Amino acid sequence: MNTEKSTALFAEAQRLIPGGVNSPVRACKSVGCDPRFIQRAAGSKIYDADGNEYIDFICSWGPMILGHNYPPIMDAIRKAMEDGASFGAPCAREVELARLVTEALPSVDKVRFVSSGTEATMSAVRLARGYTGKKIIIKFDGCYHGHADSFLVKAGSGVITLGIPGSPGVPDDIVKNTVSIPYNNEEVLEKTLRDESLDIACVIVEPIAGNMGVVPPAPGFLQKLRDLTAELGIVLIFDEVITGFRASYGGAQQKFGIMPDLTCLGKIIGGGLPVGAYGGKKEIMAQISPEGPVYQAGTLSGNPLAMAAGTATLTALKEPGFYEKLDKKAADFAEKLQGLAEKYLDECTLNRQGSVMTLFFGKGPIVDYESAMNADTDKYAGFYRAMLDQGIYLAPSQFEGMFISAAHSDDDLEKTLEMTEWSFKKLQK
Ligand code: KE4
Repeated sequence: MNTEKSTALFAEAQRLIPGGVNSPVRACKSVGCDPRFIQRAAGSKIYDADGNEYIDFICSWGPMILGHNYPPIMDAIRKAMEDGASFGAPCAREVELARLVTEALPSVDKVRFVSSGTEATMSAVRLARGYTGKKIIIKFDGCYHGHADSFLVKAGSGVITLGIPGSPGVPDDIVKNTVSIPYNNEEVLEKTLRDESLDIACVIVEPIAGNMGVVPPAPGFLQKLRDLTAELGIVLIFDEVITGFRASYGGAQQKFGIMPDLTCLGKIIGGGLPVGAYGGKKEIMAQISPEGPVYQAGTLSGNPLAMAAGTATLTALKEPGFYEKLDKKAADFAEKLQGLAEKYLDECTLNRQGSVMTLFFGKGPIVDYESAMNADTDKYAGFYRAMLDQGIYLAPSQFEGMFISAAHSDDDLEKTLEMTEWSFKKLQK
């Protein structure tokens, strides 16, 4: 594959931008190659600066559930642009998206829009602390909630991928207010939440973990978490930045029938434009400024273009049967992928929840951060590079998800399986 334009762009980018990228995982450090610079995308495909075509399974890390350049979304953005890019004032488009979000998520009486998932989660945690007057937050090893200081404790996503314990620059007196415990471990969960020495404001959880690779909740885990937090007056925050409008139209909370106190959203609700959101029970949301004393603000919050893109996205996702069809396509693909992996790999574990999956190059079961660490990241890196050169664009990290979109055709998936078998054979040599 000719990648000279990407190479030149990466050289220039590294001169101007730390690591040449605006988000660490994109630098492809853990998979031993330089990143391809993407020029355009349409449907299930993306095209790099040298014109190479790839079948895309990153889908912008989740937002592009309908595929790239989906016409109703692009038309909605174009139409909104005619009215102006940003007002810094309330507009009808914010109300329209807020209505769709609150109708979709029964636990969300009120919602506040922000510009990223990190803003959503950091604001939800501040709100929980303001509402309870307590300070400790409980998170789970391997879960990632964005790059706010409080979350960079045994975090997932780029933090695992780059093998960094946390991050310099996060003061100890911030870190000491974050307690990270193993995911899917009810015994440690109960012991921690009942520890009276801990002044716990909230628990924040990915209801389906997606940042240590995909790790679904063990049966009963989320219910146990809900029961304990309700009993102990601890705010339960579902970080549904990935799972919101992905696991189902009502997110993981609808899929599992668990009602959190607060929900964080991002990715899909922006249709590819920068949107995050947090929302929940009106008595908690009433604490947020200007209604209440807990401050949170944002210049581009509720941006009309982003609201239009989000509204067009959610409107399309309301189509009856959308999720059943998408999940069936993903299940059929996963079954064949699993078959190939078992045929060619000594150790492999495929974890899937709906249309998001991770093929771990390690023995299972993979149910938490510790077992995810069994994965052979060098083998994954070899697989990644082989697939990339065959025009298949996977996450440049063993600890991320593979996203199936409505735009992935049977031919795309068939080709991907063929290239997977080719890559496995290459890895065996
Ligand atoms: P953003 O600030 O990146 O919009 O959202 C942070 C976030 C919060 N919660 C969850 C569950 C998330 O997965 C994320 C961000 N996800 C990563 C990839 N898994 C974004 C990709 C990147 O960091 O470049």
